[in-house]
Amino acid sequence: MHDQDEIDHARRLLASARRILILTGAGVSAESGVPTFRGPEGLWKSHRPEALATPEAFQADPRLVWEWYGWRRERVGACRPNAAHAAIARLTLRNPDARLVTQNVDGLHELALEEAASEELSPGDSAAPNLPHRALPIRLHGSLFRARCTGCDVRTPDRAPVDATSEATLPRCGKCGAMLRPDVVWFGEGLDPEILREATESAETAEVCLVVGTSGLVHPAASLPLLTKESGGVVLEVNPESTPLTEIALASIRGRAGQLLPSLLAVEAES
Ligand code: BV8
Ligand code: ZN
Repeated sequence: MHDQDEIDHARRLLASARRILILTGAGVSAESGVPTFRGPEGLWKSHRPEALATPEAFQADPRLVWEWYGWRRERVGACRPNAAHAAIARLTLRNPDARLVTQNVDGLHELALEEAASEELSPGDSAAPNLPHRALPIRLHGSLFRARCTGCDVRTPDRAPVDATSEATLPRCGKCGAMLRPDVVWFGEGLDPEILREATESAETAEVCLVVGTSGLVHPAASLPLLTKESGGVVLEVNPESTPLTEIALASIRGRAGQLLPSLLAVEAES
């Protein structure tokens, strides 16, 4: 059970703040049926992170790594955004100073944003919703649905099923013929410097950093809330369990994202 006073306090802080940073991890997608990394049913359970999410693993066995990412792409492709994704999307659409930084590569935040923007179109509008850049999630670790060429580095959207029966059937670059890789950031790889700069700037200027559904173990993502706190902002956490970030949070609300975020991010009724 979570503490109602804590929730009310957190809601008031979020309602009165302009510059808000939301940092999400795999837990925000758990209620959509996407397995987390380190939970009991976690993705890592049947695999070791270093066995799959590293450049060395891809070098050693691209077939196994593509098999895992192909399975995840199929598994995630069948999932829908949940109420937490929707609440976050509505916030970033209505508040130009709210930014979303995600560690997730499942694309559910982007789907929720398109759906929220379409709801705001008047019925007659046929134009695709206009998604302002600032409302788009800052994706620290890339995307399951994009591939990158190991030869010429070209990046392409890629939602196709992966035929990982042999190295010969793995995806290849249409331009140079080299093997493609998932366009995600693996352990030991640096994050895109421009993306990291944007995320760091959001963390340093945020009045409130709301951390949702991350075990707080992976850096440099996990160090962002500390930047908010060190710059005089407040950290709030939503997670069924405590994490290394709990101790720097003003409030750490034990609960599920899909259950808590709609009310935490609700627009205050005009008083
Ligand atoms: C880099 C790939 C340097 C894509 C991933 C500093 C200190 C310590 C270590 C390091 C450091 N700097 C670098 C490191 C090493 C490493 C690292 O952090 N290791 C950790 C494990 C100790 N970091 C790196 O290697 C990073 N690179 O810094 O390189 C560098 C610099 C310049 C040039 C060259 C090199 C790269 C990190 C990126 C790794 N890639 N994924 C993919 O396959 O997905 S990380 C992987 O873990 C995922 O991206 C995932 O997002 C991420 C974090 O996991 P979480 O999202 O937190 O998920 P998890 O399952 O752990 O937790 C879920 C949480 O949700 C739980 O707390 C649970 O209680 C909660 N939950 C469950 N249900 C719900 C819920 N919450 C709310 N509601 C619910 N319903
Ligand atoms: Zn190429």
